[in-house]
Amino acid sequence: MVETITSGLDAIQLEEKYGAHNYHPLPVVLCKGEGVFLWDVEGKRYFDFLSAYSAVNQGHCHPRIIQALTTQARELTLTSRAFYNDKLGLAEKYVCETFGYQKALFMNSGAEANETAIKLARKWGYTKKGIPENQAIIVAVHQNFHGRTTTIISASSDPSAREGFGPFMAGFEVVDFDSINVLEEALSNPNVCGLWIEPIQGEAGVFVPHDGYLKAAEMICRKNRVLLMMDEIQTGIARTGKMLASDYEGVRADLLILGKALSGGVLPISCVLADDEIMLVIKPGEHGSTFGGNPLAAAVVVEALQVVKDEHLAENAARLGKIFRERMNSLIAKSSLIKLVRGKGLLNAILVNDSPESETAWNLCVSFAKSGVLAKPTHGNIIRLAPPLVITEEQVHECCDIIEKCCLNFK
Ligand code: IF1
Repeated sequence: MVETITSGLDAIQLEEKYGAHNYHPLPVVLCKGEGVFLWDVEGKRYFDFLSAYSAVNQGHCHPRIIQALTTQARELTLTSRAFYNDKLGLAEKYVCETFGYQKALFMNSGAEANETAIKLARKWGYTKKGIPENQAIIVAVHQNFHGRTTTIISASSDPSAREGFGPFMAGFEVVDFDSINVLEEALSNPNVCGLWIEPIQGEAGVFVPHDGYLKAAEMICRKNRVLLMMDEIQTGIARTGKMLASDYEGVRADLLILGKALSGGVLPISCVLADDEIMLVIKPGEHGSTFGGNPLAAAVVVEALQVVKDEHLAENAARLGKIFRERMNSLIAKSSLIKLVRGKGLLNAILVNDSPESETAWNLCVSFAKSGVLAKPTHGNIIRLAPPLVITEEQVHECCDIIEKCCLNFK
């Protein structure tokens, strides 16, 4: 018989006893979300400054998205792709027109979308670029994060992502991020079929490349007939102040990889967008997934993206992100605890003035939580600060006041 959780401790103890220990959550047990707010089982309200890693850009439980979900859920949730359904084509058309591509391939998780992009790039390499069979190389960059599957971590340079999970997939070369020279060299190899990057490295700690890097990467890809595989799973859907972070430099990926906020956080949806020359290298029966492109996801993705447009969330992220970074920079002038703030739109991070091995960033996040702001360190001494894009200017200032108070009183 399913019990109800009445105290946070109950929930934590249940997860400790029955759940895999693959996370180290902050000791907060949440039970309700609405817009920028989350509530814990004790009734305490928080500002969400993580947004489920940018999956709830539209805010928690957005009424229009929940409406689309519940309406479709009463009609038809899953047919498999063995048959057609009346929602998928509409969703494919909608995302193709929104992002300017000829074809869309829906999957579920971000990792699955990246795996799909890898298969598309390789098969395009063999069938269109003439790379010898099984010799295709995809160039990735250090400090990347594209998901947790064994193929994806084969391209990771993070020991904690790889240790104990070998042997790894061949066909990846990893070079420095934000360096144009290494791309000129690496992409000149005729066996390279793809360059696989995030426009801003989220997990690594919100590393924004120098202006012009993305455009240069696109040009070097074009020059060498290499596909630009842009992972906008965390940076896309208005998070950085434009619909795509690539839009800041007018860069058009050959393979655009989306996830997270595609659904506004109500269910897993991911998508790869490409033009026919690339997308049609995969023939019927060569790729797919049970839930990929299901009618429930199809109904949700259209509403989730329409909300982003109707509520001008990209513009809001751009405007309030500037205000946020200004507030953080004025805090830096007053507190030796924070070394810097960096980011674009409402994807930002602060660097805590202590060693990455210290508990300072963690303890600071605990004090933020006590004062009603939920955030979590990404790596060591870097705290990602990324609220839902529906946040108001007044709420940004309220949260900055909390962050400032915690930093100035931190012991
Ligand atoms: C976890 C990180 C963030 C992503 C980019 C692909 C994926 C992600 C740029 C894979 C997913 C999530 C995964 C989640 C925590 C979070 C995360 F810390 F893991 F790295 F955001 F930075 N590309 N990121 O950010 O998408 O398969 O998860 O749907 O694994 O703990 P997914």
